[in-house]
Amino acid sequence: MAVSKNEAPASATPTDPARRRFLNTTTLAGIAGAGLTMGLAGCNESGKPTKAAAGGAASAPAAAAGEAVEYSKYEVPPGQLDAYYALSSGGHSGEVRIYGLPSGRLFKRIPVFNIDCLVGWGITNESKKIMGTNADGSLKYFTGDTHHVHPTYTDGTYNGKYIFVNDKIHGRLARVRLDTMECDRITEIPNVQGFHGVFPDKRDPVDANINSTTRVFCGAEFQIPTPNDGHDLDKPENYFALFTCVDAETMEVRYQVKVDGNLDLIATSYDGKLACSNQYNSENGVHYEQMMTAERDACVFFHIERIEAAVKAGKTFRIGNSPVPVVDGRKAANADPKTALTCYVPVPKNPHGVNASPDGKYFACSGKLSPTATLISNELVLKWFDGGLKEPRDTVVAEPEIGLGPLHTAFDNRGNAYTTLFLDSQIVKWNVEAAIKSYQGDKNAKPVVDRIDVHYQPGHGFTSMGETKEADGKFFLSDNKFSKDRFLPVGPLHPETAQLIDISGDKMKLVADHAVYSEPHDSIVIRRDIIKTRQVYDVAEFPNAVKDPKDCRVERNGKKVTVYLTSQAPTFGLREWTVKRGDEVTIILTNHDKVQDLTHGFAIPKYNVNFIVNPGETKSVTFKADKPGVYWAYCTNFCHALHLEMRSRMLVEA
Ligand code: RUQ
Ligand code: CUA
Ligand code: CA
Repeated sequence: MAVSKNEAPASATPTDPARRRFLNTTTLAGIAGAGLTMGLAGCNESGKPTKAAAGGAASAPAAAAGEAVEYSKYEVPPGQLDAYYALSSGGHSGEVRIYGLPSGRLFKRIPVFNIDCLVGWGITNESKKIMGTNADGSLKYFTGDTHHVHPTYTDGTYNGKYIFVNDKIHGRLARVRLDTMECDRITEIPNVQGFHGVFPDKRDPVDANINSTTRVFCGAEFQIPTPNDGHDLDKPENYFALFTCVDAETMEVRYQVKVDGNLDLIATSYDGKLACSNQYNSENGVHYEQMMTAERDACVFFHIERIEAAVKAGKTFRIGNSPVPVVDGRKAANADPKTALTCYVPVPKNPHGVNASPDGKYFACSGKLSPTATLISNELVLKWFDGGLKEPRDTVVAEPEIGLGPLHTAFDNRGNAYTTLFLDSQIVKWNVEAAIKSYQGDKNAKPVVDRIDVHYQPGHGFTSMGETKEADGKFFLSDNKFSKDRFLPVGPLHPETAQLIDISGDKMKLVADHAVYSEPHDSIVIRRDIIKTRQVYDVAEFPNAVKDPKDCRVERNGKKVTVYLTSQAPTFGLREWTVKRGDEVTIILTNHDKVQDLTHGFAIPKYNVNFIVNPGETKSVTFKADKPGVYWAYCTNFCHALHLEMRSRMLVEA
């Protein structure tokens, strides 16, 4: 970027980093339609920082309005590497992405729930097996909606082993290995719809020796008849939602908890004892206006040790044909705190997002329809479960007014929280201790310490390492839902903006705009030294590997034909092979090149075959040879000076 300092012209010209001329038009239209009565004085078209919702705290001017930003400080020059990986969900693209920060350079798109013809995800037999197939071998689902990505922990920080991601559409949990950055498991969660929030635990609730992730918790957002088999179709009073625990290693569903109302995002405590979820539809409404009737919904806490003891003791029931044990976590069944499995902490209406502070002390649950964030004490929730507190609400230690449409909160290492304000199009920085003092009645305590405009309507926001005890307080990334005028227009669907904010000083500084393909929700900003990747597989890792190029051959078993192939630049192990029309052909291809990045592709015209084999890797495809003729199978991935010549003939006899 040539701009070395912010010249901040007053008009909305393309050089104004703070231009906001389209601000809020969409949101205002939506809100007006929803008939909300909350104060919208803060939303305006001119883009001045709002005052109405700030709870009296002075609106600090955004850095872009005054202070010069040395943008070049945040660039990554040619040949140098980024300091962080950002692992980001891809929303309804069904994938996960990896990019570098601070550069914002996209490195990789990891197909998970989607079909991807670059690597052959959804095309090869191995990927189909992970994704799940029908009896005829076709994919059970080929769409997905990834929202939340969370890696495994050891000792309160990332261990670089796996990252988990949800599919909201079909209720699946996927796991991506962080060494190869490929999806290795997908589990379909029974009895739920709208599986949204996901978070791994950080240590075992009972065994102090297990200080790493062994469970993954999942929250279901949509209440449904359960089992969802056609009964009680229009009897919403009989619908319910479930909290689910999946084993992080086996990826098997361990148990479920029936709840009142619904669940949404998930957070877990650093001591391993608690998981929690914000709940916005405590009303059990099926239409949005019904979901907004109660003044308060809840943040629901799960006492993991007790839930697991109840499962072990067989205090469970089953739903339909599902083998998964279910315990009853509804309020009525958990009236005595001393034995309760769950605790429903009332929070202002329709909260969204719950996040644990890196010191392990608090959970921040955002208001969404209330201009507040509710701070709940981990210690006090445990005290309530011990019978030491009267009301669940007594676990709340602060509830600062921070702005309009608060959604997600991230933390630095200096006791500050950063919450995305969807309606205000801002990030608000608030101090946790000041918020607690103010809640205790200290009139001099000012929770809000800074605000910065983002462009526009942020959903999630994340700090570098902020979801670990190693939060470093360096960067905040704002994943915004609208970019509008920030980039060259590309037709009806604009890219999203991911804006990088330097949070190392007192004032937040907007330092970069990155365009992102629709539509990331969650990102994890993880120090690069934590991730250790591998580039070359060992041929022996694959049970179906063609171990030696000399083993290349064609085997026939009735109408089933298996073609054993290898690749070594610039050739495949067979120059041609012959099959008969109507044969079911399986091609097994092992790449014997061992040089880093020496990946080959394999495509067969007119047969929809297209996939890659990385160094040492084996993959296979199965298809019906239903078209006679000559088909040139060729290498699709540039590998060698003779890459174009790297091909073989498939002869299909009529
Ligand atoms: S939730 S912003 Cu899945 Cu907020 Cu997306
Ligand atoms: Cu092998 Cu191109
Ligand atoms: Ca509600």
